[in-house]
Amino acid sequence: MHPSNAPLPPTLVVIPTYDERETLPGTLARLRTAVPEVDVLVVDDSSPDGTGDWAETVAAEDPAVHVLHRAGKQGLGPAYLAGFAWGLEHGYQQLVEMDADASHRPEQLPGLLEAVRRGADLAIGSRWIPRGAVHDWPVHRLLLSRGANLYVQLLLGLGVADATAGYRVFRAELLEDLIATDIASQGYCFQIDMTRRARDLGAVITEVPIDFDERTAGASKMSSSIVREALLKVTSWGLSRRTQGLRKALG
Ligand SMILES: Nc1nc2c(ncn2[C@@H]2O[C@H](COP(=O)(O)OP(=O)(O)OP(=O)(O)O)[C@@H](O)[C@H]2O)c(=O)[nH]1
Ligand SMILES: [Mg+2]
Repeated sequence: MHPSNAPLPPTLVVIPTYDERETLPGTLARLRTAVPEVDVLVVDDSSPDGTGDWAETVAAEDPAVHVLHRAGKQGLGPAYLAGFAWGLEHGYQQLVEMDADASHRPEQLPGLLEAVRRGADLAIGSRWIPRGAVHDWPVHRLLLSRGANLYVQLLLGLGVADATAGYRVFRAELLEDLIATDIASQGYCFQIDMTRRARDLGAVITEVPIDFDERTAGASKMSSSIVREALLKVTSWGLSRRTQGLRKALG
Protein backbone atom coordinates (compact mmCIF):
# COMPACT_ATOMS: atom_id res chain seq x y z
CA MET A 1 0.00 0.00 0.00
CA HIS A 2 1.47 3.38 -1.01
CA PRO A 3 0.38 6.17 1.33
CA SER A 4 -1.02 9.17 -0.57
CA ASN A 5 0.49 12.65 -0.51
CA ALA A 6 -2.83 14.30 0.42
CA PRO A 7 -2.57 16.46 3.57
CA LEU A 8 -3.39 14.55 6.73
CA PRO A 9 -6.52 15.55 8.67
CA PRO A 10 -5.64 16.72 12.23
CA THR A 11 -4.41 13.52 13.88
CA LEU A 12 -3.59 12.72 17.51
CA VAL A 13 -1.60 9.71 18.65
CA VAL A 14 -2.64 8.76 22.19
CA ILE A 15 0.06 6.89 24.12
CA PRO A 16 -0.97 5.56 27.55
CA THR A 17 1.96 5.15 29.93
CA TYR A 18 2.64 3.51 33.22
CA ASP A 19 6.33 3.25 34.14
CA GLU A 20 7.60 3.64 30.59
CA ARG A 21 10.52 6.00 31.31
CA GLU A 22 12.86 3.54 29.57
CA THR A 23 10.73 3.03 26.45
CA LEU A 24 8.77 6.25 25.80
CA PRO A 25 11.76 8.41 24.70
CA GLY A 26 12.69 6.05 21.86
CA THR A 27 9.10 5.58 20.71
CA LEU A 28 8.39 9.31 20.76
CA ALA A 29 11.58 10.14 18.85
CA ARG A 30 10.76 7.52 16.20
CA LEU A 31 7.19 8.78 15.91
CA ARG A 32 8.19 12.45 15.54
CA THR A 33 10.63 11.43 12.78
CA ALA A 34 8.36 8.96 10.98
CA VAL A 35 5.16 11.07 10.96
CA PRO A 36 6.08 14.61 12.08
CA GLU A 37 2.66 16.02 11.14
CA VAL A 38 0.76 14.12 13.86
CA ASP A 39 0.35 15.42 17.41
CA VAL A 40 0.91 13.23 20.45
CA LEU A 41 -0.88 12.95 23.78
CA VAL A 42 0.83 10.98 26.52
CA VAL A 43 -1.71 9.79 29.11
CA ASP A 44 0.26 9.01 32.23
CA ASP A 45 -1.21 7.45 35.37
CA SER A 46 1.24 9.11 37.80
CA SER A 47 4.03 6.68 36.91
CA PRO A 48 6.31 6.24 39.93
CA ASP A 49 9.34 6.15 37.58
CA GLY A 50 8.73 9.75 36.45
CA THR A 51 7.47 9.03 32.90
CA GLY A 52 4.89 11.83 33.21
CA ASP A 53 7.46 14.39 34.40
CA TRP A 54 9.80 13.44 31.57
CA ALA A 55 6.96 13.81 29.05
CA GLU A 56 6.28 17.31 30.45
CA THR A 57 9.86 18.36 29.69
CA VAL A 58 9.38 17.23 26.08
CA ALA A 59 5.99 18.97 25.84
CA ALA A 60 7.60 22.22 27.05
CA GLU A 61 9.93 22.14 24.01
CA ASP A 62 7.69 20.56 21.37
CA PRO A 63 4.23 22.08 20.77
CA ALA A 64 3.05 18.87 19.07
CA VAL A 65 3.42 16.91 22.32
CA HIS A 66 0.85 17.09 25.13
CA VAL A 67 0.52 15.30 28.45
CA LEU A 68 -2.52 14.28 30.47
CA HIS A 69 -1.84 13.29 34.06
CA ARG A 70 -4.14 10.95 35.92
CA ALA A 71 -4.19 10.20 39.62
CA GLY A 72 -2.84 6.66 39.85
CA LYS A 73 -2.99 3.49 37.80
CA GLN A 74 -6.55 3.04 36.56
CA GLY A 75 -6.09 0.70 33.60
CA LEU A 76 -5.58 0.97 29.87
CA GLY A 77 -9.27 1.46 28.96
CA PRO A 78 -9.92 4.48 31.19
CA ALA A 79 -6.59 6.04 30.11
CA TYR A 80 -7.59 5.77 26.44
CA LEU A 81 -11.08 7.10 27.10
CA ALA A 82 -9.62 10.16 28.86
CA GLY A 83 -7.16 10.67 25.99
CA PHE A 84 -9.87 10.34 23.35
CA ALA A 85 -12.14 12.81 25.17
CA TRP A 86 -9.25 15.31 25.23
CA GLY A 87 -8.55 14.72 21.53
CA LEU A 88 -12.17 15.12 20.46
CA GLU A 89 -12.51 18.29 22.54
CA HIS A 90 -9.46 19.65 20.72
CA GLY A 91 -10.93 18.94 17.28
CA TYR A 92 -8.75 16.06 16.07
CA GLN A 93 -10.35 14.12 13.21
CA GLN A 94 -8.34 10.92 13.59
CA LEU A 95 -7.23 9.36 16.86
CA VAL A 96 -4.54 6.73 17.11
CA GLU A 97 -3.83 4.13 19.79
CA MET A 98 -0.16 3.24 20.22
CA ASP A 99 1.80 1.53 23.02
CA ALA A 100 4.78 3.33 24.56
CA ASP A 101 7.01 0.26 24.48
CA ALA A 102 7.80 0.35 20.72
CA SER A 103 5.86 -2.87 20.09
CA HIS A 104 3.99 -0.80 17.50
CA ARG A 105 6.39 0.55 14.90
CA PRO A 106 5.77 4.28 14.38
CA GLU A 107 7.11 3.81 10.83
CA GLN A 108 4.03 1.69 10.04
CA LEU A 109 1.53 4.37 11.06
CA PRO A 110 1.21 5.77 7.49
CA GLY A 111 -0.21 2.40 6.33
CA LEU A 112 -2.93 2.56 8.99
CA LEU A 113 -3.73 6.21 8.21
CA GLU A 114 -3.96 5.31 4.53
CA ALA A 115 -6.62 2.67 5.31
CA VAL A 116 -8.74 5.38 6.97
CA ARG A 117 -8.15 7.72 4.04
CA ARG A 118 -9.49 4.95 1.80
CA GLY A 119 -12.71 4.70 3.79
CA ALA A 120 -12.17 2.72 6.99
CA ASP A 121 -13.75 4.11 10.16
CA LEU A 122 -11.41 1.92 12.20
CA ALA A 123 -8.05 0.63 10.98
CA ILE A 124 -6.53 -2.15 13.08
CA GLY A 125 -2.82 -2.96 12.92
CA SER A 126 -3.11 -6.74 12.72
CA ARG A 127 -0.58 -9.42 13.63
CA TRP A 128 -2.72 -12.31 12.48
CA ILE A 129 -3.40 -11.66 8.80
CA PRO A 130 -1.04 -12.41 5.88
CA ARG A 131 2.09 -10.19 6.05
CA GLY A 132 1.37 -9.44 9.72
CA ALA A 133 4.01 -10.75 12.14
CA VAL A 134 5.12 -10.94 15.76
CA HIS A 135 8.84 -10.78 16.47
CA ASP A 136 10.54 -12.34 19.49
CA TRP A 137 7.47 -13.28 21.47
CA PRO A 138 7.74 -16.20 23.87
CA VAL A 139 5.51 -19.18 23.04
CA HIS A 140 3.12 -18.51 25.95
CA ARG A 141 2.34 -14.99 24.65
CA LEU A 142 1.77 -16.32 21.12
CA LEU A 143 -0.60 -18.94 22.46
CA LEU A 144 -2.42 -16.41 24.63
CA SER A 145 -2.97 -14.00 21.75
CA ARG A 146 -3.97 -16.70 19.22
CA GLY A 147 -6.19 -18.41 21.80
CA ALA A 148 -7.86 -15.13 22.82
CA ASN A 149 -8.59 -14.24 19.19
CA LEU A 150 -9.96 -17.71 18.46
CA TYR A 151 -12.23 -17.52 21.51
CA VAL A 152 -13.42 -14.03 20.52
CA GLN A 153 -14.20 -15.21 16.99
CA LEU A 154 -16.08 -18.28 18.26
CA LEU A 155 -18.16 -16.34 20.77
CA LEU A 156 -18.58 -12.95 19.13
CA GLY A 157 -18.05 -13.67 15.42
CA LEU A 158 -16.50 -10.26 14.82
CA GLY A 159 -14.73 -11.37 11.65
CA VAL A 160 -11.57 -9.61 12.82
CA ALA A 161 -8.36 -11.69 12.98
CA ASP A 162 -6.71 -9.52 15.67
CA ALA A 163 -9.47 -8.17 17.91
CA THR A 164 -7.06 -7.62 20.85
CA ALA A 165 -4.64 -5.49 18.83
CA GLY A 166 -3.68 -2.16 20.36
CA TYR A 167 -2.39 -0.32 17.28
CA ARG A 168 -5.42 1.41 15.79
CA VAL A 169 -6.73 4.51 14.06
CA PHE A 170 -10.29 5.70 14.70
CA ARG A 171 -12.15 8.25 12.69
CA ALA A 172 -13.41 10.92 15.14
CA GLU A 173 -17.08 10.45 14.19
CA LEU A 174 -16.92 6.75 15.09
CA LEU A 175 -15.09 7.47 18.33
CA GLU A 176 -17.73 10.03 19.34
CA ASP A 177 -20.43 7.39 18.85
CA LEU A 178 -18.36 4.75 20.64
CA ILE A 179 -17.67 6.78 23.75
CA ALA A 180 -21.34 7.66 24.00
CA THR A 181 -21.87 3.93 24.72
CA ASP A 182 -21.05 2.65 28.19
CA ILE A 183 -17.49 1.26 27.96
CA ALA A 184 -16.25 -0.09 31.25
CA SER A 185 -13.47 -2.47 30.17
CA GLN A 186 -10.14 -1.89 31.85
CA GLY A 187 -7.41 -4.09 30.39
CA TYR A 188 -6.80 -5.31 26.85
CA CYS A 189 -10.41 -6.48 26.81
CA PHE A 190 -10.99 -2.78 26.07
CA GLN A 191 -9.74 -3.46 22.54
CA ILE A 192 -12.22 -6.31 22.05
CA ASP A 193 -15.01 -4.18 23.51
CA MET A 194 -14.26 -1.27 21.15
CA THR A 195 -14.16 -3.66 18.17
CA ARG A 196 -17.51 -5.26 18.97
CA ARG A 197 -19.16 -1.89 19.60
CA ALA A 198 -17.73 -0.53 16.34
CA ARG A 199 -19.12 -3.57 14.52
CA ASP A 200 -22.55 -3.06 16.16
CA LEU A 201 -22.51 0.57 14.98
CA GLY A 202 -21.94 -0.63 11.40
CA ALA A 203 -18.44 0.83 11.18
CA VAL A 204 -16.12 -0.07 8.30
CA ILE A 205 -13.26 -2.00 9.95
CA THR A 206 -10.08 -2.70 8.00
CA GLU A 207 -7.12 -4.77 9.19
CA VAL A 208 -3.68 -3.67 8.04
CA PRO A 209 -0.72 -6.05 8.52
CA ILE A 210 1.90 -4.87 11.02
CA ASP A 211 5.13 -6.14 12.55
CA PHE A 212 4.74 -6.37 16.30
CA ASP A 213 8.02 -6.24 18.23
CA GLU A 214 8.38 -7.64 21.75
CA ARG A 215 9.28 -4.89 24.21
CA THR A 216 13.03 -4.79 24.90
CA ALA A 217 12.90 -2.62 28.07
CA GLY A 218 10.56 -1.80 30.93
CA ALA A 219 8.01 -4.22 32.34
CA SER A 220 4.83 -5.63 30.83
CA LYS A 221 1.59 -4.65 32.57
CA MET A 222 -0.14 -7.82 31.38
CA SER A 223 -1.50 -9.65 34.42
CA SER A 224 -3.75 -12.56 35.30
CA SER A 225 -6.52 -10.15 36.32
CA ILE A 226 -6.40 -8.59 32.84
CA VAL A 227 -6.73 -12.05 31.25
CA ARG A 228 -9.54 -12.95 33.67
CA GLU A 229 -11.47 -9.77 32.89
CA ALA A 230 -11.26 -10.52 29.15
CA LEU A 231 -12.33 -14.12 29.59
CA LEU A 232 -15.33 -13.26 31.77
CA LYS A 233 -16.50 -10.36 29.62
CA VAL A 234 -16.11 -12.12 26.27
CA THR A 235 -17.99 -15.14 27.68
CA SER A 236 -20.82 -12.98 28.97
CA TRP A 237 -21.07 -10.96 25.72
CA GLY A 238 -21.07 -14.24 23.77
CA LEU A 239 -23.83 -15.73 25.93
CA SER A 240 -26.07 -12.67 25.68
CA ARG A 241 -25.52 -12.62 21.90
CA ARG A 242 -26.65 -16.28 21.71
CA THR A 243 -29.68 -15.63 23.93
CA GLN A 244 -30.68 -12.65 21.81
CA GLY A 245 -30.32 -14.77 18.66
CA LEU A 246 -32.46 -17.50 20.22
CA ARG A 247 -35.13 -15.00 21.30
CA LYS A 248 -35.29 -13.62 17.75
CA ALA A 249 -35.53 -17.14 16.30
CA LEU A 250 -38.37 -18.01 18.69
CA GLY A 251 -40.18 -14.89 17.58
N1 LIG B 1 -1.99 5.23 31.61
C1 LIG B 1 -1.92 3.89 31.70
N2 LIG B 1 -1.22 3.19 30.80
C2 LIG B 1 -1.17 1.84 30.91
C3 LIG B 1 -1.82 1.14 31.95
N3 LIG B 1 -1.58 -0.19 31.78
C4 LIG B 1 -0.80 -0.30 30.67
N4 LIG B 1 -0.54 0.94 30.15
C5 LIG B 1 0.23 1.27 28.95
O1 LIG B 1 -0.39 0.61 27.86
C6 LIG B 1 0.57 0.20 26.92
C7 LIG B 1 0.45 -1.33 26.73
O2 LIG B 1 0.83 -1.98 27.94
P1 LIG B 1 1.87 -3.18 27.98
O3 LIG B 1 2.38 -3.40 29.34
O4 LIG B 1 2.91 -2.96 26.92
O5 LIG B 1 0.91 -4.35 27.67
P2 LIG B 1 1.03 -5.39 26.57
O6 LIG B 1 1.53 -4.74 25.32
O7 LIG B 1 -0.27 -6.11 26.52
O8 LIG B 1 2.12 -6.36 27.20
P3 LIG B 1 3.59 -6.66 26.68
O9 LIG B 1 3.44 -7.16 25.28
O10 LIG B 1 4.08 -7.71 27.59
O11 LIG B 1 4.38 -5.39 26.74
C8 LIG B 1 1.93 0.64 27.46
O12 LIG B 1 2.26 1.86 26.88
C9 LIG B 1 1.65 0.76 28.96
O13 LIG B 1 2.51 1.65 29.61
C10 LIG B 1 -2.55 1.90 32.90
O14 LIG B 1 -3.15 1.38 33.86
N5 LIG B 1 -2.57 3.25 32.74
MG1 LIG C 1 3.45 -3.98 25.27
